[in-house]
Amino acid sequence: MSSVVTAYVALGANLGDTQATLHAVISELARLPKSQLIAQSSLYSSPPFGPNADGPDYINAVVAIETRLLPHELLDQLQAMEHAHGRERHYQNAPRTLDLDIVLYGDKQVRDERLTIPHPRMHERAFVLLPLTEIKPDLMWHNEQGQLQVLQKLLPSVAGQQITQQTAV
Ligand code: PH2
Ligand code: MG
Ligand code: MG
Repeated sequence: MSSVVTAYVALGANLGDTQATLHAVISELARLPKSQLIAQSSLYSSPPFGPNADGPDYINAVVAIETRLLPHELLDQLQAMEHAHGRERHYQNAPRTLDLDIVLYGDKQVRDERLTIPHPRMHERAFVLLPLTEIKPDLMWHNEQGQLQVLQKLLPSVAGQQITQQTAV
């Protein structure tokens, strides 16, 4: 039997009723097989961030789950949820009804054509780091280069990004 791992999943949406979508998806995540939802951040809103990113402001959140699903099994489940919520893949950073990214899976490194863990851009995104701080302020991980990343030490570098914490979920 596979062991239990704590995984962090980032949720984002900027099309449709984003707030309703994220609330619905958090309860779907709580029903994932072989998994338990252990923490959820509040919702945050921020303008589209990154190259080609456009459209309405995003709503984002992060959840922690304890899971026995393997990384690709978890990815399959998350992609099925994206699909069920009308996700279409037009181009990188295109506006979307739902984006679910595995940002961390324990301290495991994964890199193949479907999946890169840790998420390669998590360290530069306030909309990932701020919700993470809310649910796990002492979080640390190793990046792809094997360097220890300390969440609290990354926060100053994203402090200039516009982001607003919304109601608790
Ligand atoms: N996701 C992206 C690109 N840009 N910007 C914000 N504010 N929130 C997101 O979730 C987001 C983004 C690609 O996944
Ligand atoms: Mg994403
Ligand atoms: Mg994604």
